[in-house]
Amino acid sequence: MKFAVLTIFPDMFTRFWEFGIIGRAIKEKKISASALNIRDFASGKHRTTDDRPFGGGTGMIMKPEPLAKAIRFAKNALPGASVVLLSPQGRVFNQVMAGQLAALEELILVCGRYEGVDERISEELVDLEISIGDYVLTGGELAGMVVIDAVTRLIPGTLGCAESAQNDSFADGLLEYPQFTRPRNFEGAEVPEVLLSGNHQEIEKWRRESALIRTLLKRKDLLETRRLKKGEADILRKWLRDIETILENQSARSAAGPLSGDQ
Ligand code: 4GO
Repeated sequence: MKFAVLTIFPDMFTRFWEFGIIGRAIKEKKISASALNIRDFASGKHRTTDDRPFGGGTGMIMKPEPLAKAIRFAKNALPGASVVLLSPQGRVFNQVMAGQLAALEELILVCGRYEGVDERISEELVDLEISIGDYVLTGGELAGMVVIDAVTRLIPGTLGCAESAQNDSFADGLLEYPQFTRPRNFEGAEVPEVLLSGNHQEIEKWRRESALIRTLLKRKDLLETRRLKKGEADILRKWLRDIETILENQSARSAAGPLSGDQ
C-alpha cells in the first residue's frame, strides 16, 4: 500500500511514520508513506490556503485551487489511488472499511483545516469521505492517522505472529475476550482458574463465551446486526434459562409472602 497525505501540517506525520508497526512496515517496504504540503501548491506571495466563505459567516474555508493542484499532483504519482477526504460528514469508519481499504494499492488522504474544504473539492475530486466518529476535530490529520494505522495493520506481513489480527476485537464481530498476564494475583485480584489449567479446549470455550457475554454487556448493538456463529445461540439460550430461573424463583418467593424468609 502506498499512502499519500495532503495537509498544511506535514510535520505532524514525520514522527507518526517512525514508530512501531507502521515504522517497521515502512522499513520493510510493506507500505510507503509521504505527506505533501498543500501550501506548496498555493500561489501568491503569501501562499494562502484559506479564504472567507461566500454568503458570510465565521471561520475560513480551504481554497479549492491549491487543494485541486495537490490532489492532481498526488494522483499523478499514484495513478490508481482512491482519494479519501477525512470529514465529520463521511461514512463512519469501522473494521470492515479498514479491511476494504487494506485491499487497495494506493490511497490519497486529504486532511482539511479551518471550517473545511470548498464543497466543489469533495464533489469533483474526492472518491470517498470518511469520518472516524461523531465528533469534530481541528483538522483531518488525526483522523487520517487513525485510518492509516487501522489499515496498515491489516496488510499481510505488517503484524508479527504474536500481534496477529485474527484475534482482534471485531475480527469476527465480537469484542475480544479478557486477557491476563503475570502475576497470578495482582492486588488481591486473581486470574481466572481455567486459564491456568493448561486445558486448551476449556480455555477456548471460556474465551468464546467471555467474548460473547462481554459483547452483549458492553456493545449489544454489535450483536443485533451480526449473524450468530455455531454454538453461540446455545450459549445465549443457556444464559437466558439461568436468568429465567432466577426470575421464577423471585416470583415464587413473592407469592409465598413477606414472611417466607426473603430479605
Ligand atoms: C474529520 C475531520 C472530524 C473528523 C474533522 C472525523 N473533524 N470525525 N475536522 O473524522 C474540516 C476542517 C474537517 C477540520 C476537519
